[in-house]
Amino acid sequence: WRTQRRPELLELFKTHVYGRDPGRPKDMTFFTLEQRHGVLNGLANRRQVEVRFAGRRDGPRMTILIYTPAKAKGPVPTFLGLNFRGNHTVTDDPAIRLPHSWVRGRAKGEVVNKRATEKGRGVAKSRWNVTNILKRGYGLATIYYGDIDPDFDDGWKNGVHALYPKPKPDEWGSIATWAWGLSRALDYFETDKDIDHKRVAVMGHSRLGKTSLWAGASDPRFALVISNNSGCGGAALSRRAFGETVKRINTSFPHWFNDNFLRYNDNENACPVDQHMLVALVAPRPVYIASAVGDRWADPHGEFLSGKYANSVYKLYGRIGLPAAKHPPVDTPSMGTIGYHVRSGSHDVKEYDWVQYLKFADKHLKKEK
Ligand code: GTR
Repeated sequence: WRTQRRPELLELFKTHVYGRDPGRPKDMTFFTLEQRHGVLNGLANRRQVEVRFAGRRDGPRMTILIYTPAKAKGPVPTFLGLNFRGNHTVTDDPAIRLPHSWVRGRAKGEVVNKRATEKGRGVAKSRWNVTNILKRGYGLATIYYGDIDPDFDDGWKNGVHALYPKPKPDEWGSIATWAWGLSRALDYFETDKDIDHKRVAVMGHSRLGKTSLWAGASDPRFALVISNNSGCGGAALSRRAFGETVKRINTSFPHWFNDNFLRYNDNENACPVDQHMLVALVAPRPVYIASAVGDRWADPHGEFLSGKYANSVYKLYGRIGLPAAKHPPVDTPSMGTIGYHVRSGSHDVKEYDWVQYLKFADKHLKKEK
């Protein structure tokens, strides 16, 4: 598994699904824009760091917002996740910078790209549980995904793609590009003494849950992986073709995967991999898959099965993967080295999900006292 089959599967996923990325840019630099102790009513220290992919402030760049517990005595385990609408949406904190890149907006009922405004501050806070994360001794780092690659089919001119040639059919689509950005954040964490870069949990919801899975599978430096309602191209098995299918996703979002993946429209059986193999690539590291019962589009049962079918690889490492023998009832988590739950409600990230992620992280990332 470790020396032959795993590398082979990783190559297959690069070639047929997500695409190869160019690795760490040699000129990349990190620049601290701002930092402050005792923010969020004394609970946290905040740092905002700009990653300059070409080493220039006028080139492609992303801003990482980092909160660590003010009480921490040393480097802390940290959750890292991309956000959909700007770092300033994750809490009400007035000092969080607005994103420099375009965000999604609406004009006359149409989706358009526009500048972020103050109106967005804190609007996604119900999805982030910032206070609890910090109280439990974890850091939280987040990046606006549009800083890395704007989420529209733009002919690969924007974001970090401006630095590279147009991707070939086996090269990075947007999911692989966002995942590459997460790896660049990890490069930064290796230089930040407040973050324990060996205990970083990468988390994402929906398209960003597909991204966190690919990031965790392709970059073994991530210590734990969380996929929230990731669906097609994430944790759901493609061969079930239930809810969103390969053809549907490639039609609505032609830029997410590489061009080779188009071959599997209405032709899932021809693809040499399926998504349980993606989960298995994370082994022996812990991985949590969460579904929502109302999120039929993401195929909750297919998400459960990919965890279940990854068990055989965890077994090779002497670990129990996902303990549940059958798809567990709603709101009944099952936690081995693979965790799973199906929450009541719809496609979202809720406090309930974070309660499980924190419990799972305590089990796997907290040091023995
Ligand atoms: C939907 C898409 C899903 C999921 C979701 C999201 O439109 O069909 O695959 O990624 O968007 O990211 O919110």
